[in-house]
Amino acid sequence: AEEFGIKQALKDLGIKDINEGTSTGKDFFGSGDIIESYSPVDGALIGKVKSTTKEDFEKVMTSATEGFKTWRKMPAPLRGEVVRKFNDELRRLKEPLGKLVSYEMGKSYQEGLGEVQEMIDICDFAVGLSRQLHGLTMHSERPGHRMYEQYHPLGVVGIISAFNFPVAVWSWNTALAWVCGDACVWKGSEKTPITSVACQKIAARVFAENGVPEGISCLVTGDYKVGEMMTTDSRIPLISATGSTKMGKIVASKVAERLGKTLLELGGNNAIIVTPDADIKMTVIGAVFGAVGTAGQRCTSTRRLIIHESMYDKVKDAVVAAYKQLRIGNPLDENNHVGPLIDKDAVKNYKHALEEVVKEGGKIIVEGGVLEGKGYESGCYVKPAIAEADNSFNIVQHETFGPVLYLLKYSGNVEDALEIQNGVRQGLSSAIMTNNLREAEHFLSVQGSDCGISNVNIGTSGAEIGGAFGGEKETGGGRESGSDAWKVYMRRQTNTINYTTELPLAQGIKFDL
Ligand code: UN1
Repeated sequence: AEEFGIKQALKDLGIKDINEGTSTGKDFFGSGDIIESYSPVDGALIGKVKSTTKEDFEKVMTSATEGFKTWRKMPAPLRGEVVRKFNDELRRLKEPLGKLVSYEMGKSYQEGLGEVQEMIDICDFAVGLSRQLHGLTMHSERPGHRMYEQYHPLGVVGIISAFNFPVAVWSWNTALAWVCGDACVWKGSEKTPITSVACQKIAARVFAENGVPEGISCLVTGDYKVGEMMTTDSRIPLISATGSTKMGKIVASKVAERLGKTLLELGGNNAIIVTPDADIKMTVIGAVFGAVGTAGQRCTSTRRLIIHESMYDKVKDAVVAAYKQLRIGNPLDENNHVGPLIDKDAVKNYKHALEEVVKEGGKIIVEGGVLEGKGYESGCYVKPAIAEADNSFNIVQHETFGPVLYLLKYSGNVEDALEIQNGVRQGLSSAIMTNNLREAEHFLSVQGSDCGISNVNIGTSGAEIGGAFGGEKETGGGRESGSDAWKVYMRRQTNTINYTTELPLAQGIKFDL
């Protein structure tokens, strides 16, 4: 990794050999077990982090609830100014942070930079938003009354994010929550703890320089036990969680027990429908990037290609030919397309999927397998694989977080394709490749895709931050990032003011004394 400047990147980001994994801002501490972070790129130890204990967590919660009381009084545009300064630092540190993301998570350096770019973009968005936290005004049915709504900060927001987007998903939540006036407690993935510490250091420095109270950006580190401290704590009105559907169900039920709010962004089972009118070249780029980008470890990764029978062989041949061009190897080396999976458990899940699809009657048309030998010492590099399958297979119904693509065939029209596409429990991202206006509009219509994201002539992954991001069904229903997703980080208050000397009741009720 040294030839790619990792040591310098860690230095630029202020990372030490042993890092405290708990922070309330300026203050970094930690008394829990040590978590070691090994790079899936070369298997080397990147650093160690101390996890968060119950006592550490208590300190965080005290700091966050106290800090919130001051932060909420600061005018939103001034909070936006702090986020703007935070963003200046992100711009300055884009390269080292992108490099660390690539090295600790295993995605390509280009994608690591892309992720930091998402942080920069959402911060820009949040700064503008800080002057646009608008509510509506309504006409009261009573004379001499004024009615309107306003949005107030919610309080302490808990953010639980996953290894696959170790920095962007935090920023989608935190940049909005900060301008909304909330304090944030973030649990990054225990698989990418160094990246979390690096982000927290940037926020801590900028916040301290700008007089932001301690507790507005907090970090906790650890496994599900730390997550449970958050989900069961009624001082946290909102938990925003990104990860598997299995994790989301646990989070949802814990938070629901105390009637807290959740924002869930869970598993996907994203498909591209390839119609008789599809542009093959665009389809291949979209499908291959969607299936093998980030080694298939995006929520939005393309899992299924639903191809019209008249196009089937042509598309299959083109995709298979494209897979032959893929270079698998060190993601910091820009010549490679596909990096490693996050760890050996992920490799196991990938292998399991390939075994299952064959057992269920599928046919492997691009062989998978774990790579060995020079450059692949971490044991996490696998070959992107393709199988011909049926939508009814149990394994096809499941999200496998790796580069496994299923080819499914449809005959008939776009409605038949949609039956297959919507015939899974997840509902995150979807796409159709067509130049036929009727098909495209049908796909986007009320009878069309049931997903939170539906694209025409674009793949399933790589959404821009400006739209609301999330999905339906077992994807969890939450929306993060752009559009009006900010509303979930605030509480809405309806205000009615009577400026007369009478007290008329609503609905015309008479109550004379
Ligand atoms: C995720 O995988 O959790 O749309 C987020 C995309 C990225 C974000 C993915 N902008 O693929």
